[in-house]
Amino acid sequence: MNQQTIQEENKANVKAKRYLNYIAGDWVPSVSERFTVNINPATGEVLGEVPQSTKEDIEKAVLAAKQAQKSWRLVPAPERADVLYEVARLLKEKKEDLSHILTSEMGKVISEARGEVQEAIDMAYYMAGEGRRLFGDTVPSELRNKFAMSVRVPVGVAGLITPWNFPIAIASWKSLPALVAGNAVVWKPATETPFMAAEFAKIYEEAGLPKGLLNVVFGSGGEVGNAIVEHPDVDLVSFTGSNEVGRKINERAGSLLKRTSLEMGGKNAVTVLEDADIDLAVDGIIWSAFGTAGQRCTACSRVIVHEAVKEQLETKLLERVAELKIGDGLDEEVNIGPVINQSALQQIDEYVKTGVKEGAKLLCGGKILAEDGFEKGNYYAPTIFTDVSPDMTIAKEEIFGPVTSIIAVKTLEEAIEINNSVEFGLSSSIFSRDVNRVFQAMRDLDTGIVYVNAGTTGAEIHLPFGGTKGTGNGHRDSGVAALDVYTEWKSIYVDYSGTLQRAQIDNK
Ligand code: UN1
Repeated sequence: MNQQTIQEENKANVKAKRYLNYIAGDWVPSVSERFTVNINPATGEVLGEVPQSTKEDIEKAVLAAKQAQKSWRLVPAPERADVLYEVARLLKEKKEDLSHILTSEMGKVISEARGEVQEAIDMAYYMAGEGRRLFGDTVPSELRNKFAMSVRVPVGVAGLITPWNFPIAIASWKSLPALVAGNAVVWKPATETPFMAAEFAKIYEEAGLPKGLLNVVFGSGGEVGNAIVEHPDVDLVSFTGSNEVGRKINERAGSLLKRTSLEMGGKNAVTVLEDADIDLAVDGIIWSAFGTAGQRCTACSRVIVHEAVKEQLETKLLERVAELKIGDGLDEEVNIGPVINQSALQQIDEYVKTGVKEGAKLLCGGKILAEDGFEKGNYYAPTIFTDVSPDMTIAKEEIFGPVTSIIAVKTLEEAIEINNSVEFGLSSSIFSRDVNRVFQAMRDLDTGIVYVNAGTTGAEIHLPFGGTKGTGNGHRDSGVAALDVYTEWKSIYVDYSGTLQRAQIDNK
């Protein structure tokens, strides 16, 4: 039975959940009155449905946001933060339920789902703390009896467009700093993971966030996403997703003079030097290449290894892959869940075929799993290529699936050059016991995140998340750097001399 038939069959039996848009503090259908189904990628089962919204729904959401922001910006930031503390508490209370919903609609294994919800909890506490900081500078004025300082002020209405691979963590990286800084939010979550968005909105509602400050509109990028980017009252757009879509958003928003914060993926590498702890490197590679079925922007999709330890590394990697259990992520024993949908599955398989065609050697995997209990979900076998050269397609493009490629090198310098040769610059990692070479790598790896003796995944929320080159446009999610996306600087000079003092003139 193909996926289409399964979905049709399930659709007929849908007793499942229906969520509505959340606009101006009300749960409302789209003006289109149409709905899209939400499908469990592990089983093909229809979980429920959400509105297929239009530009008109965005109009309503932006209007509500604009109105609500007028009074929210006047609420003292520590008081705004009280709502975030409550969001954090509720997320913590509902962690287990949220994790189950997350696994059901996104597919990541339950332990990772718990980790992701925890990331949102951490972010909520952290950003709540920012409500009592939001630091600016006080500086001496160059003139007597004059005071000078800078303060952060909200930008206005923030348009958020978020991906399905981290439906609550990434939404938390964006919505929490936006709100604590005094903005209102219009949010289009990914079509594949709408329930987490609705659940997050419910938590904001229960936490007492005033109506209209967070609006969730479900729908496609083409319709709803574009409407957010185009709307004159949306002051900034924060997007995480593909490089192709990010570029388009940047071009359009750029011509409208809107701020954009873009995070657009990676082609991350683990480098293993000849003095590395090989068992530790194997742990790091397996976890960061195959965790989340490789569907992380930070996933390890290249392994750059010193030729002296290549064979040893390959043997150990193969032993570990053989032990991985693939299946429905709700099963606590499972290590790798499904990929998000059928088209992702096909795309991953296309990349693998291209790898074979271009002469890479397949060490393991390389196929869609469609039998022996895997019939109903979107499963791909964990795949390792070796003898990969840096100019092959699989070594350059983001695959977003459980596929990694081994590239052999002779020196650290060569490894760094290959690491930096790709279009992206999100994350990198080096395994070595030589402190001098590690520091050289820390300096020269051209990525926004560098790990030493750990895989390429696992960013913590209190440091900036983002990258160089095709990964982004200079902004960062999470950490205190996120506040730079959601605030404008205002410099204020207070002259208490009672005279007109001309800067740069009267004091020279
Ligand atoms: C992503 O893949 O877009 O560092 C986010 C990590 C996670 C976040 C990943 N904390 O892998």
